[in-house]
Amino acid sequence: MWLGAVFCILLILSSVSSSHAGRNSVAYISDQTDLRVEVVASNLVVPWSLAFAPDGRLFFTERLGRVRVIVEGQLQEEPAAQLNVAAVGEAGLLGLAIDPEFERNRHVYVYYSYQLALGGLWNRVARLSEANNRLFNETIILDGIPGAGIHDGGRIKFGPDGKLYITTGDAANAELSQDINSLAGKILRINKDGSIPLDNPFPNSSVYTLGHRNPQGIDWHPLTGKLFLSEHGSSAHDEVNIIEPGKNYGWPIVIGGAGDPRFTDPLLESGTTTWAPSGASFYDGDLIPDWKGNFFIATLRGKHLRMVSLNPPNFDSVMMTEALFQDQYGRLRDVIQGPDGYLYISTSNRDGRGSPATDDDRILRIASVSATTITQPTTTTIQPTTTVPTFAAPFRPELLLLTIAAIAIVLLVISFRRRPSG
Ligand SMILES: [Ca+2]
Repeated sequence: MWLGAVFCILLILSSVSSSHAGRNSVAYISDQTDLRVEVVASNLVVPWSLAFAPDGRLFFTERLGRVRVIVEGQLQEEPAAQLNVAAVGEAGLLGLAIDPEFERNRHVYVYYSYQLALGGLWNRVARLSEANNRLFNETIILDGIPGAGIHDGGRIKFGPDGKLYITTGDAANAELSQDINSLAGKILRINKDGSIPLDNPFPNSSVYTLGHRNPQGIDWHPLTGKLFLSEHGSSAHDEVNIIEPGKNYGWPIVIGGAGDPRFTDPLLESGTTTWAPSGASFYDGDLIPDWKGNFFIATLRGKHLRMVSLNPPNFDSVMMTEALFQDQYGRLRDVIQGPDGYLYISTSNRDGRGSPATDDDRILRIASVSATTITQPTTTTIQPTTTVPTFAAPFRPELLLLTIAAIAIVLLVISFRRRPSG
């Protein structure tokens, strides 16, 4: 009996430790979580913006003008659309958003740069209709956003209020960011038909906030609904801002946390280092429990995924920030959460400023090693996301081990006492 119990404990111990060794050998390990990173698609050219349709298809833009689609894990050879864009410097086909009512209207929105015949670069937002993995019937819904070879902004996302939010850069003309009559250097907010919402902060204006330099990432906190923004600073001083309607974020009069009462200071800034932040998203999935509720930013020159943890209960101050995957995948352009609970990122190593690997650019997805239940690269059905008002505790294998050991010892003692004397 004694021998049997000891053998059981040893067996449990060895199985737990060996499974850990196995995990470690195949996965990237961060300080917090052991992670599995999978390649979803490769040999792409600057996949700038990722967006899932409700049916599980992943649509994404390539900056040179292609919209592409991944269906059930398979990248479709034929692009969904080849748009006539001005892919000059940082300009080109940038943002992409799926209509919240896509299942009914099949609408997809894009943000792209174009060149006028007489010269001059501009950006616009257009709506396309989708059928059979093809996009057609372009309708321009917002035009006249100043463009340039640098600082074109370009992220578009639908808010929880059903409005379309658009980030625009200063188009290399910093003064425009403070000009309320220019669409440059702003966060814009429009109805999806292009009209101006009646509750916008400035009458008859799509301008939602001003004083931005080159913002490229937006998302809303899953619990508070607050809008967070990532923004390129000028030589360092990259910013994360909490966006409130009508506020002025300072560019080019102030940079970083200036403490000037005329302007809103960033929640977080990079100080003297450069992240060059692009796409950004909150993670609210269940496949990486330690990351639930954190804000993630894809960084270009920084070559990492920036994770920002926020202090409860208001989530409007920074608890901790950490660089993940430093130099592992090069320049990162976008990050979104998939309907399957994975965190998806795209690389930007073929944008003229990177050192591309042979299979760059890539779309990758991340989950915890322990989340072994989903093996398909993408799923065709939506996993409903449960809104849990607290952050899940991480899985602790050592606690499980201790519990099993304690039960074994109790059983051991009981069996010892029941042994017949003599
Ligand atoms: Ca600022």
